Amino acid sequence: MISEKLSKGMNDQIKNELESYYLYLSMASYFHSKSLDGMAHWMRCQAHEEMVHAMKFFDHLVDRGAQVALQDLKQIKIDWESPMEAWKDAYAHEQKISSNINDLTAVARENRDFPSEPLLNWFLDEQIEEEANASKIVDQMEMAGNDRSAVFMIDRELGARPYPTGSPLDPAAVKAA
Ligand code: OFO
Repeated sequence: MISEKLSKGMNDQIKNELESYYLYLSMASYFHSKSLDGMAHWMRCQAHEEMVHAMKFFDHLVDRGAQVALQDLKQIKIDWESPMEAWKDAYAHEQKISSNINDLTAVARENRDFPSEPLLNWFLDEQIEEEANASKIVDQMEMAGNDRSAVFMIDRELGARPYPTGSPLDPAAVKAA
């Protein structure tokens, strides 16, 4: 049986992951408004991943016989001063999520909750990748600076990220549905 403290922590993490989903969807909208459709595309793919992350915790709680209690999502940011500011926010957000996962892992260990180890180890690895991805884009944006052609090259490169098959964040999948 999962402890109440860990179950509460995982419920909180469902909210955190859904807020990530919402934040990246909002950033996608911002990038579309700036005609940076490659960046918008990357954010749509990322938003999809965040929904999957939330569902990993959701399903773990269901499988462990605990109740999922969905929470209000915080008011989302809808605008940024610049594309660079949005990417810096994304990186800072991922650092916060890593800290959430670390806290959750500490609770699981305190509670000797061995069944949650594979899930939390997956998230510990995932957060290394999430931070590295965001940090790399921030670095590239810094190198590009005010060089618009360099920013468009980054935009094009980010637009090459493949959509997960059938994702509702993929406009083509939505049209085909
Ligand atoms: Fe769920 O990894 Fe990003 O936030």
